[in-house]
Amino acid sequence: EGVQPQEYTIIKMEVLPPFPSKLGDLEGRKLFLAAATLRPETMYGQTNAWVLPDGKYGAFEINDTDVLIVSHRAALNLAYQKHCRVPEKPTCLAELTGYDLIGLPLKSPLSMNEIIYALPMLSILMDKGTGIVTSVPSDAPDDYMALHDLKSKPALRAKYETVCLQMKIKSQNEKEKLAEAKKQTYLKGFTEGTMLVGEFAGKKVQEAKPLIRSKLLETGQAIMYSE
Ligand code: A2H
Repeated sequence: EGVQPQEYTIIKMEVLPPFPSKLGDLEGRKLFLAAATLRPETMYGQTNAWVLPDGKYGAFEINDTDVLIVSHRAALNLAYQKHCRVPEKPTCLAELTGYDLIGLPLKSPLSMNEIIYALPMLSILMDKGTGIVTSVPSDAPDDYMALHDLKSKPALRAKYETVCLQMKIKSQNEKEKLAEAKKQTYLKGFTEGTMLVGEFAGKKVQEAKPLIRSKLLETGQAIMYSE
């Protein structure tokens, strides 16, 4: 969109075996759903992952051990950014849709929940990031409302429940109201926030962000991605 490329952190969420039939051939490989985020410091609060049910994804080989599930477009970008073994030519091992991914159990870096699950989100854009989003309802009104719509997780965080109730947001499709709720919550969380959990508890969120990103990169739990 903008003139500057957007720099995302891609979070590698490991798919826990046994793999579903479409991915059965990949047993023995490390398989990940890869989510693009601008807020790696919020990863402690991941409750689930989001996929677009009708979205087209692929399982792409990036090296001898790792296979990443992303959109075809993101796979190409990743290859050009030299994350794949064969530069500029990602190998697709399996064609998938979001439906194939819903319900997959995942182990995601820093999450306080040992296992999180892939769930459907209808507002995902397939031409942004990887087409997979990690869900932090405490800090992202889109995530909060999508969960609310699903009615699958009643554990609502009081703060943003208030914002969404105050603004009378009824569903994830109320784009204008959600845009305003997001402005307010990001300002509070990112600009004024303090980390509550993890290694950097007590630090300002703005200071913790680069530290947490570096840590995820150093430990191989994340990779950088631009578009
Ligand atoms: B963020 P920008 Cl806690 N479709 O991650 C829809 N949304 C997508 C997407 C796609 N294909 N790919 C990424 N995103 C989301 C965390 C987060 C995010 C928090 C707070 C704010 C926030 C947890 N979800 O984003 O259009 C991802 O959600 C603030 C905008 O490139 C990603 O970061 O500016 C963000 O949108 C990228 O949005």
